[in-house]
Amino acid sequence: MPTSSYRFLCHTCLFVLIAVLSSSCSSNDDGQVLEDESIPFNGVVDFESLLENAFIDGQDNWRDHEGSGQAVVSLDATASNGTQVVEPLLETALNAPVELSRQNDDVFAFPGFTSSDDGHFMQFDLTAEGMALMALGSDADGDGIVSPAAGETGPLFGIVDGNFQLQGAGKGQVLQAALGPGDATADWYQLRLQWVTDSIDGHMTGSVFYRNLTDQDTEFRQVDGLQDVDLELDSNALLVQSDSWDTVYVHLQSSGGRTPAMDNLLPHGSSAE
Ligand SMILES: [Ca+2]
Ligand SMILES: [Ca+2]
Repeated sequence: MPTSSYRFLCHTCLFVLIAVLSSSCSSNDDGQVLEDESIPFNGVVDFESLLENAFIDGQDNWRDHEGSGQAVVSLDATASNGTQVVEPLLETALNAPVELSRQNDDVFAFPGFTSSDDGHFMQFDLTAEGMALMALGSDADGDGIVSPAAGETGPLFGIVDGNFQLQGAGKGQVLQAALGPGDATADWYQLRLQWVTDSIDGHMTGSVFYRNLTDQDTEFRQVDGLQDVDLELDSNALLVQSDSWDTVYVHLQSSGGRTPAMDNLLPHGSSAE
């Protein structure tokens, strides 16, 4: 190959390198580097690409925690979902809790939350059987998973035995509120934790909203008793800051023969409806 071709290749490589760097970050007129725009908001984990009737552990970067029960990818049989979902393995002895973590990777990634994310939210779909909870966090102790017990997760929210539940970051205060009239435990719900900047002290508070997908609710309803709750993001028990969150944490547990299911995890939404 003649020398000129090598020179051409080097220029091409340089051009590609500059293009890659330009696409992964951007700067404003002052030269200040802005947030990485390659991480999209509103991305949803819908489990559709996973192998059905198989353990979720090891698929799509999901890991179940050591000593936890097993969760499986299964096809939901209801008209209100009817897609692939995740649920605890029915035969899991003694209703063992299932804890799962999924760290951001090239396939799916979400950005952490900052103090300027007023109105942003976390959201997922679930049934109200047993226990189904979700949180975000980051791995402080380097064992590849995040857990509330290790102080690695922010607010944990979901449904526990027919009650909406919100727990502050770092295994903080637990608050519950009953399902609304006409809300059956077998129904599918879309549950949203919306972040609100408190106008008085600037702390992040959270408000929980839901819609009953089985009843074809078109509007979100507020969960009375779970509005403007301190998310305890400044708790000493929380070892990781919300802007570093890069991992989804899930807790599923059957109860009294009732098995929960979850779907459509949306770790960081920015477009309020
Ligand atoms: Ca699905
Ligand atoms: Ca960890």
